[in-house]
Formats: sequence, structure tokens, C-alpha cells
Amino acid sequence: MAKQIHWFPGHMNKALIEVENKIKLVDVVIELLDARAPFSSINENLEKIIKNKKTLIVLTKDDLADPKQTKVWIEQLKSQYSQIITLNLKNSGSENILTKAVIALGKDKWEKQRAKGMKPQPIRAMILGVPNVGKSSLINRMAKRKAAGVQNKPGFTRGEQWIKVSQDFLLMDTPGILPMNYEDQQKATKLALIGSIREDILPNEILVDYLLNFLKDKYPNALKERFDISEIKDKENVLHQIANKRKLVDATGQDDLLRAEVLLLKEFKDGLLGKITLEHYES
Ligand SMILES: Nc1nc2c(ncn2[C@@H]2O[C@H](COP(=O)(O)OP(=O)(O)O)[C@@H](O)[C@H]2O)c(=O)[nH]1
Ligand SMILES: [Mg+2]
Repeated sequence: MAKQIHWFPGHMNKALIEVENKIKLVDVVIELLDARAPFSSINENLEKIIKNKKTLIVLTKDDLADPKQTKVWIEQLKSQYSQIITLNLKNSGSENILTKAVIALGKDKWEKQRAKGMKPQPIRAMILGVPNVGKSSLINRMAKRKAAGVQNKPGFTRGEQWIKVSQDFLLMDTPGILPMNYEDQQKATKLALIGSIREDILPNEILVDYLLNFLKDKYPNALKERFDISEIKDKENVLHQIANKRKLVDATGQDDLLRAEVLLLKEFKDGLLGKITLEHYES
């Protein structure tokens, strides 16, 4: 029994309790997942605190992910969650897609309110997700199109501000930040590659190793266009070619392989190697 009390470490516990308290204030939970690594950006403990709230899953950074894989992920996630949408938060128009989806999920309660003789109340929603999935970008977009400023309604927890997106929809103006589980090295590696956790958590060497093995297996032509590397051999070989191509030399005139690593990781993260998803469903 004692074990159950400690189902996650203390620092996670505190962050999750905070999110849990916010969830109590909303009708719909909007969970953001990075489309390049949906599985790793799910916080496994979230289920326990969301309980029976309606959940909208948003796959973000759609523009950076492999469209074929995104389709597969949507199909898979459909069986577990009420509703799923994909968004490229760099596009205007993404806020309308979100608004429609939230209202579709939340409007059930209007029937109940009407049945009780109440005036239908606006749907309240909050955004949550692990770091760097686009929470702030999405909130900023919603705030920009807001109809009538940010509201501070009496009856809600003090300090919670609501963006009045429309007459029907209030969005909490601060996101729930879900802690990462660093203990799973596979997941941590993928999250570091997409920039969701601090890069210095794992050495570049490990990230590059992982990335190159993955590309070799799933996207063997990924380095062709940017670096003119038509076959991904071993790491040494790839890094030398990148250093050559980009004229990265160290003080002694040798290929600067460390800088080649940094450059490769950055170009991957920025989507310059193409639309690549690090988690293919079957694997
Ligand atoms: N390419 C692309 N970049 C995005 C997208 N959404 C967010 N970003 C970028 O990802 C980074 C993290 O976004 P942010 O909203 O701060 O994430 P948060 O940590 O969850 O609040 C920023 O540099 C954003 O510009 C997207 O859909 N596509
Ligand atoms: Mg943020």
C-alpha cells in the first residue's frame, strides 16, 4: 500500500498537484503533444489527474513531422481520446480549428444546463503539455483573436485569468506544465532531439548516435539534400563529411567534429533535414 503513495517522485508530485488543481476549473483539457514524438511527449501520470474531463489532443509542429506518420498517430490516438487535431502554430487559422474542436467537446454541458433551467455557460478549457510543445504559442494566438480582453471572473481561483475567446469559450491564460520523466533514456533522447528538454541533459554524442542510427533505418536519404551524403555510414564518416561541406575546422586545421555534431543536431531540430518523425507507431 505504501508504494501507491509514491507513484511519482516528489518534484513531479508537486507540479502535477498544481496542474490537478487547475484542471478542476475547466470543462475541457487541451493536451499538446509534439507530432514528431507523440508517445514520448505524453506524461503517463496525467491520466490519473485528468480523470473524467474531456480531453482534446493536439499534435503540434505538424509542419516538422512526417505526414505519413502523423496520419498513423491520429488513427492510433483516436481509439484512446475523445478528439484529436493537428496544428501548425506558425499558421494563422490554427486558432479557429482549436476553437471549433473545444466547443464540439464541451457543448454537452449546455444541454444539461438548459435542462436545469440555467443559462448555458461558456466552456472553460486549459492547455497543458511538456516543455516546448507550443503551449505559449497557442495561448498567444488565442489571446490575439480574443473578443473582449482577459477576464478575471469572481468565483475562480484568484490569479487565474481567462481569455475570452468568444461568448462560448474561455481559455485559462496560463498553461499546465507537465514534468518530464528523465529516467527513460530512450524518451529523454528523443525529447532532447526535438528540443523539449534541455540539450545538456544528454551529451551531443549520444544524441547524434541515436539520430544517425534512426535516420539510417527510417530516412536513409535525409542527409542527401543538405549535406550531399547519399549513404549514412558510421558516425565518424558522416561528421567528417559535414565538417568538410561546411568548412568546420578546429585550431589545428583538422575537421571540427564537435561543431559538426552541434550543426547536425540544430539542423534536424529546425526541420532542415526534412519532415521527420522520431516515433513510428509500430516500433
Ligand atoms: N515549426 C513549428 N514551430 C513551433 C510550432 N509551435 C511552436 N513552435 C516553436 O516551438 C518553440 C516552443 O514554443 P512555445 O510555445 O514556447 O512552447 P511551450 O514551452 O510549450 O510554451 C518556439 O520556438 C515556437 O516558435 C509549430 O507548430 N511549428
Ligand atoms: Mg511556454
